[in-house]
Order: sequence, then structure tokens, then C-alpha cells
Amino acid sequence: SIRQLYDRYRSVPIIYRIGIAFVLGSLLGLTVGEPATRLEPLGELFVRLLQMIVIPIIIFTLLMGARRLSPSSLGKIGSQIVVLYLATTAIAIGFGLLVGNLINPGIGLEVADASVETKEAPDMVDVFMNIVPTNPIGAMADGNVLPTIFFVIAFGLALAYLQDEYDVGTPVHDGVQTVFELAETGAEAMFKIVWGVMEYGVIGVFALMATTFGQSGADAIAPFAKLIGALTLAVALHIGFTYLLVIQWGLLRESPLDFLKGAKEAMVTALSIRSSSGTLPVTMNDADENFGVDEEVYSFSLPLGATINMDGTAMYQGVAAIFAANMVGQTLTLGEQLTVVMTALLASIGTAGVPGSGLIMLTMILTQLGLPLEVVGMVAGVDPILDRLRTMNNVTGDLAVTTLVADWNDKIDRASTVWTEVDVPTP
Ligand code: DAS
Repeated sequence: SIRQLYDRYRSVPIIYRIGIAFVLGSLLGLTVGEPATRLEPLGELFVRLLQMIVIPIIIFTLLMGARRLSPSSLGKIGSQIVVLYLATTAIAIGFGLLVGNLINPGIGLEVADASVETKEAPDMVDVFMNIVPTNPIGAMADGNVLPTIFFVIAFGLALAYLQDEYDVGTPVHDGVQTVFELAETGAEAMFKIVWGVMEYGVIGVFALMATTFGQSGADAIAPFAKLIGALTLAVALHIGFTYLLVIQWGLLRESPLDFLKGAKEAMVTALSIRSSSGTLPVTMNDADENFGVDEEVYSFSLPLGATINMDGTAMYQGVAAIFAANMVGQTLTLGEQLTVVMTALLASIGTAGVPGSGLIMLTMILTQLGLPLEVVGMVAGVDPILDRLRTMNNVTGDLAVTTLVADWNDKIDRASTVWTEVDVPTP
């Protein structure tokens, strides 16, 4: 019956249905050619739906993100963790841009009449000055992502400070609580809308891929393969250099292989379920059992990391921004690449550790750069692969920083963990 068909259709996870739409749309475009571009309006509708959610989702999710950074809940260890999380994320984006510039995915793939407003390349000083909105509401109204992110984080931190200053029961304290609850509800509502947009995305991606391959033919395959290759390389570089060489060997003086041995359950889980939050129980167990980290540290750092520390996701923005620029024959100036670093860094504070959140962040980055959001629809088709890599990197980074901060504060017990030598000296 129709009902049974519909239920079977819905039983397939959305991201796989989008992946199937990606393949079918590509095949249609490859076989039918130019006439397939008549489907373009269906793709355009998906792009507009994505544009619609960008500003509201920034406001609600970043208010929630800023709340977690409130000074009282941070303390010394917490501050070390947040600083290291942000530092490793910045390095990750650097790797993403480095590999993106080297491999240059996306060349040879023109977007069906991309909605590109070529912005004049801001110089370095402008890049920093542009972060601060002269009119935050205007920035939101104009869909100006980075200034909106900046203001919402500042506003969220101000609310958190207020909540610490005023006692429970005072109008201000309770008022702040109400605003945060509103943000939480708003974020939930926005994710409901995102779900609806992604449901339509099956059709949207089908149309976008049919249009793309209808126009570009078979040479549109290589750019996607290169995108996956570029992210894989960037993840390998970041894990190898930042977590293993610098943190484990350089700072902790521990064997990088021991770290990988201790983190493997979390890494494999993240690869398979594509959700940092979903991997949390495993990540925490690794911190406890394999690394001997005090619960006082990892019970704070890992849930926080699953939300605000998304090295893989942020790095992906660097790679995908170059992919998008190449698709419209642009190269990102250094200033624009710096904008990607700052937007991805700040946006990663609010992005939740759930499947596909990297795609939502990509809509923010491309909006900020004035690059075509068609790209989001196109890369959504290969997101099942890309998301796994991003999430695995995210949880590995959470564990690397957690072990370092625990060691710095003597909150780690190496006995009977991966750190102890095999032949523990007999007493
Ligand atoms: N899946 C997200 C996570 O759980 C990462 C992403 O989508 O980029 O961390």
C-alpha cells in the first residue's frame, strides 16, 4: 500500500536518501544532458530554504553555545580547555585551507547560474573591522553572518555574566533564564525546520545534481572525489601533527600510538554514527578507562567539546569554501580565507555535534563569502562520507585536549591505562 511504501521510504535515514538522490540525479544528468537543467528551479527552491534558516539558526544555537562559556562554569581548568579547543580548531581550519589550496577541489564544475554576488575582496584590516557590526539588527536583516555571530556570542556571554551576578529569584536572573530557555526552544524549532528542509533536500539534491551533471557531464565526478580526498588528507595532517606530534609526543611526552590505542573506540564509533554527542558515552569511557582522566575533568570537557570543539567540521569549511569558490571560477583572497577561519571558529561554538551539522555551518560560511549555496545541496550528496571524517576528527580532538589539560592539572592517573609501560616495574 502507499502507506507501507511511505513508511519504508521514511525508514531510510535522510542522509542516505539524499545520497541516493545525489547518485540518481547525477545519472539522470549524465544520460539526459542539457535538458536535465529544466529541473533547476527545484534545486533553487532548496537553496532558498537553506538561506532562510541561516540567521535564525545562528541566533538560537549560538545563544546556547555562549551560555556554556559562562565564566562561573568555566574556572581555571575550564578556561584552559576552551582556549585549547579554540586554538586546535583554528589550526584545523588552517589545515583545511592549506589542503584546499593545494588540491583545489571543485575546478571544472560550473554551478547552474550560481547566485554569486562577487564581493570586492576586503583587505586584512577590513576583515577584522567587519566582524563588529555597526548595527547588529541590520547585520541580521542583511544576512551578514560573521557580525551576527559576533554580536550573538557577545550578547550570550553578557546574559551569562548577568545570571552569575544576580541571585536566583531576582527579576534579572530569572529573566536571563527565560531568554536562554527561549533560545533552547528556538534552536529546537529551527532543527525541526532543518529536518523539513532536508526532507525536501532529497528532491533538491536530485535536481541540483541533474542540473550540474547535465551541464558539466562526466568531468563533474573528479571534483567530488577530490573534495573527499582533500578532507581526508586534512584530517590526517591535523590528527598526525596537532594531536599526535604536538600534544601527545611534544607536550605530554607520551607515545602517539598509545593515544590512538586509547582513543580507537571513540574514533570508530564517531566514524560509524557521525555524531559527536552520540559518541559521548564511548569518548568518556575512553577518557576514564584508557587514559585515567579524572571524571571531574572529562565530565566537563567532553560534553563541552562535543558542542563547541569541532576541529573536523571547522576544517571542512576551509576545504568546502575553496571548492565553492572554484566552482564559480573565483579564488579566495587571503582576507577571505581569514574570514573563513573566523566565521568557522566562531560558528563552531554553536554547531551541535549531530549528523550533518557541518552542512548547516557551510551555509553560514558560503553566505558570508557570497558564494553559491547550491554547493551545500551538491556536497550534501557525499556528506555521509565527509561527515564521518569530520566527526571522527572532532572526537579525537576532544580527547587529545582533555588528556593534556588533565595532565597539566594532575588530574590523570596513569596506573593500568594505555600510558603505563607493558612491564610495570615489580615493587
Ligand atoms: N556530525 C557532526 C558531529 O557530530 C560533525 C559535522 O557534521 O560536521 O560532530
